[in-house]
Amino acid sequence: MSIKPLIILPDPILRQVSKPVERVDGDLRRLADDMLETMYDAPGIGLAAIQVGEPRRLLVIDLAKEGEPPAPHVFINPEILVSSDQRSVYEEGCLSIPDYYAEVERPAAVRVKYLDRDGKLQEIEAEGLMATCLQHEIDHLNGILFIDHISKLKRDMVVKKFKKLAKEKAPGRMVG
Ligand code: GNR
Ligand code: NI
Repeated sequence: MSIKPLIILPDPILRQVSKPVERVDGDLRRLADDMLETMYDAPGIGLAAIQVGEPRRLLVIDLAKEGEPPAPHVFINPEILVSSDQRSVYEEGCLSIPDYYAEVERPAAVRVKYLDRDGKLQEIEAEGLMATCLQHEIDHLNGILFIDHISKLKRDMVVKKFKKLAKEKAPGRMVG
């Protein structure tokens, strides 16, 4: 197992559309384990493969609170089948946009079809934080970030700040 470096805004890698996983094999399970380790280290409650530079439709989530036993979930090729008309608002953050938080409105509940880490087809009906987190992660698989759901004014401010930070860190190597 290993902790992988996180891809940070404004890296254009985050805008890639991830490719479906064709085989749930040892290589994929190793990537899922590395993603879980990277997520726990951060710490975060979810992580999409593209956030560690792997454009594959794979994400991990663990919503267990501090002091509770870990509850890792692996979702491969997830697809939203149904979204509720009812909406809910959560303050979201993203490991690829460190230390920035904003309220995002999304469907309050979703029905999601996916393959588990054994390659078995599963369906879940999620609500609350699980519904929000699944939608946030599935957005990543499509190159979408939570700042795409806030006002353009706020988004432009955040992108500008992260471009400046990236420039300070690696002058002359700026992309995006
Ligand atoms: O750690 C995370 N917390 C979080 C809080 C509210 C809504 C979504 C999230 S996901 C985020 C980790 C992350 O960036 N996943 O892509
Ligand atoms: Ni994120």
